Amino acid sequence: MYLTDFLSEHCADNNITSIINNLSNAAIKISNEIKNVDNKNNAQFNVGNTNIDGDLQKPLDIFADEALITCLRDCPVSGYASEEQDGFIDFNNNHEFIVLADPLDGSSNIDVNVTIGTIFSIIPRNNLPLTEAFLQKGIQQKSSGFFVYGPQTTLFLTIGSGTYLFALNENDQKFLLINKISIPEKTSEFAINAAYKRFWDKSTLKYIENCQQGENGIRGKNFGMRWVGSLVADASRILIRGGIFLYPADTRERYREGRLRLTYEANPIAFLVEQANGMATNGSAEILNLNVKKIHQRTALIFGSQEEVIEFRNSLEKS
Ligand code: P6P
Repeated sequence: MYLTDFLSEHCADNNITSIINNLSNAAIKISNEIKNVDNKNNAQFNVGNTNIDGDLQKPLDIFADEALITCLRDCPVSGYASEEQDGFIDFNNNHEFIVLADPLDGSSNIDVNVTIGTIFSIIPRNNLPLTEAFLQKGIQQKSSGFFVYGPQTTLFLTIGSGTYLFALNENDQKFLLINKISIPEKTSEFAINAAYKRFWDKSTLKYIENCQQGENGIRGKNFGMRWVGSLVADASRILIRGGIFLYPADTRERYREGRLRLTYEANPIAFLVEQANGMATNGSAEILNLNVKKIHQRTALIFGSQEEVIEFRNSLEKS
């Protein structure tokens, strides 16, 4: 079944169907641009600009953001916010939905041919002015997803009744339904950037130490570790085979609230994970219920196999 047919059959709101179909067309353009080796966007250099967070913007970051803006202008969308935009774009219409996105997550991996992706979140305005609509909790999302530009171009999507995996058929450039996703409840694989151990709080230290003790330790089993350094790549693996992803708040000045952004990274991922029977927290509270104070707000993000996220949260209490 193609994505367009899946949406016709399962999505009750034609506006959301239109937005997702248009986002998928933009993602195909981004995917093809990434693979197109002889273009300026693939240049090894940065454009010299930085986004509001001070991250260097690469040509493909700009290309992806512009591709999303162009596609959304033709959609029933009244506003757009992204990692590459200081504020939000008001499309000056009365459409019900707004879209938030990380146009190209993991762009530090562009130059080394490692998987990157586009994350999106679709939220109704709920009769709010745009200035407030963008600050709604993740629980208000009606749909979220992310495209993965890796060995295959794939899409993880939820419209509120489960999480589904699609893959791009490169021949006809259409997304094909692969299967419904359910994250294995148990896992023996954690994902964390171990280089920052000296910045972790006691509970993260305790949890990781327990995992590293293996079968002779308190957990009674051996663990493996994966860290791609690209949220969409780690999330794709965890959604498919289980695992736990941890980017906790740490003692570095810039990341005291965590590194990942709540509105266009953690919330869309958390919606997909919960719809796939997993859990997503900031270590103590559910991501989808966190108050949003600003569009580029950061948060700690721990998500994945239910048993393991609970184990981590309990380590907070034990430490
Ligand atoms: P670190 C990529 O820049 C990103 O925002 C996420 O995709 C990824 O999970 C994280 O940062 C990697 O962070 O500190 O390991 O480089």
